[in-house]
Amino acid sequence: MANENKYIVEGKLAENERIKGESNFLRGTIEKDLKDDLTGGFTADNFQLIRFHGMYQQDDRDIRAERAKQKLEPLQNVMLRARLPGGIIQPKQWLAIDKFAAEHSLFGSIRLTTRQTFQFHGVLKPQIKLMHQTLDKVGIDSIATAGDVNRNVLCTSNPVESEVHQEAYEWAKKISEHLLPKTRAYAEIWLDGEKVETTEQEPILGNNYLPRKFKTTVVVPPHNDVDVHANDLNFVAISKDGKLVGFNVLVGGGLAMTHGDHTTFPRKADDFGYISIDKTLDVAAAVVGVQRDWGNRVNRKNAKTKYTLERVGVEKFKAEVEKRAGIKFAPSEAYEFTSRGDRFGWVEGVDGNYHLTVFIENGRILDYPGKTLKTGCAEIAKVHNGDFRLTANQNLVIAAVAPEDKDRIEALAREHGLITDDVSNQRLDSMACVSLPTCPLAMAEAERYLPGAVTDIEGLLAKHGIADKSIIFRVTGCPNGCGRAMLAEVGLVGKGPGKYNLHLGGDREGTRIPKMYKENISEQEILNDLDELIGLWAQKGNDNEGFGDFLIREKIVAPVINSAKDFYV
Ligand code: SRM
Ligand code: SF4
Repeated sequence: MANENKYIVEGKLAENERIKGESNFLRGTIEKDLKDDLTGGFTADNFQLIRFHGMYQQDDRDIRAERAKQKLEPLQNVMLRARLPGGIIQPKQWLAIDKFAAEHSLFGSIRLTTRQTFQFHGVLKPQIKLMHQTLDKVGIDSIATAGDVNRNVLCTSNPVESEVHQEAYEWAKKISEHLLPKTRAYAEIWLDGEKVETTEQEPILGNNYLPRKFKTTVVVPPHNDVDVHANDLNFVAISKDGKLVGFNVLVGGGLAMTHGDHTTFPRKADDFGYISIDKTLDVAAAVVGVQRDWGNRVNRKNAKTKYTLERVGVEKFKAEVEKRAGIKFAPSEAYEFTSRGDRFGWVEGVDGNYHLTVFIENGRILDYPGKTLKTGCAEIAKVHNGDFRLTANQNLVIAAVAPEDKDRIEALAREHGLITDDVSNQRLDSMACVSLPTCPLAMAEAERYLPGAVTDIEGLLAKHGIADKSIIFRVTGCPNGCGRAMLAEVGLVGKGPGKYNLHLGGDREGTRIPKMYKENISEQEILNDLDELIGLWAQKGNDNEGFGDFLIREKIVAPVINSAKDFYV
């Protein structure tokens, strides 16, 4: 049949397209697999389909070889990722997830992610339904936090600091709901919901869902804590007289690549223009719709929105969004990003309440010797009358604390090591993805490597007399980029055990992609390079000049301007 739409990529459809198409709206035979106690895993198509319900099948890679020696199948389990638009969670909900992690997960931790939610690692098959039902009882689900759908919608943290933050958060929630799958599969399978014979349709996502994962943010400048350029669709809040009036819309960011495949690359989002607030949901649905219809369903490596924009052209994509949403983008309103990291410690909100941001290294909430983070959070949840907010930098905000409760919350946070006065700026500005032992795609350590690597960089900064300065430093265990190393000043991308590609030259605001500086080098080689470059920065850097900006100004690294053309050169 002739191709009626010249923007559709022709060819043999990717296997995932068959899986989605035959899944009966994401049901597959998951229920049958759940009852099969011969294996801890999910079979064939269901392995993919459970992702749309917010779960990934995993095993502990540290013990995989040992189990194989004993002729045992890997200890199959699932990781669950919750849906929390804007990262807000109530104390009652926190206590429920704290209890579940302790009693029913192999790792016992609550892992805060780079997308403002939490993950349980290591839930065995017999506990999966209990997990969903426990979450449901406190009003949390994990619908569409993975798979080819719109994922958890991010929103700048600390939303109650101003009315604009609060409104932005409300929009993050609305967008999340608007773009959710409509299938009742989640309720039927996990919550024992009534099976109703309906002719289901997915009016926005399409009956075959999206070609690939899709990510959305709402961001309140000047703070780019959500890292807009990692996302397919971004709404940049524009306010007048303290009220949110509209959004600048940015489309087509994304960070993942594949080693050795130069058709893949990290890419910044393009500025489509300004829309008034009443058009938000229409524009969200139209951008998703164009990507749904024009995205590459043949090659999953080139399927994300960023590649659709590269292939069809930004103007064509934008014009189609305008047509479908019945709008015209106005020229973007002026805004500026000036920061990205979380603001640690207390801040006072417009309503007179206080918000305490605490640093959680790697987002891993667990009790450590002398630092009982998990117990501390639970103790706070028992007495806290406000809420918790998870940040996109894997940290935690204890939000909306009444003035009279401030001392008590601070005392608890200090008692459990949630506040310590000896965390360097460098540690606060560093981040890593999960990687080993749970991530099946990990090529090198990330979360477990980060703390020591930061200590080494702290040492280099001190050696060159600039101990109070910091570098946005991020490690990601493979080129998928979950730790957003591709928006760091120094980004490490895992290549193999103990080996990384070193990328340099991002900026502190997250608006420049760092370029490959050296490939496949050891941890010691990385430190040697950083020693030399930090030394130069200490000598020749201008006041307040970030490390990445310095490297670009000194022409030590060329800036990445159009990543399709110059990321690899
Ligand atoms: Fe990610 C896959 C962890 C944010 C790009 N990511 C995975 C999986 C599920 C591995 C897998 O497919 O089996 C990892 C599970 C590890 C584990 O054991 O927990 C994983 N990603 C994470 C988290 C938990 C990292 C963290 O340390 O916080 C983040 C969870 C976010 C969330 O709550 O939804 C996480 N992942 C990201 C980001 C950063 C972001 O979105 O801000 C990216 C880069 C941005 C982007 O999408 O371009 C990212 N993850 C990927 C990719 C590459 C996608 C692509 O475009 O090719 C994969 C692999 C895939 O999808 O095929 C992946
Ligand atoms: Fe796993 Fe790679 Fe993502 Fe790290 S970047 S969590 S190693 S998929």
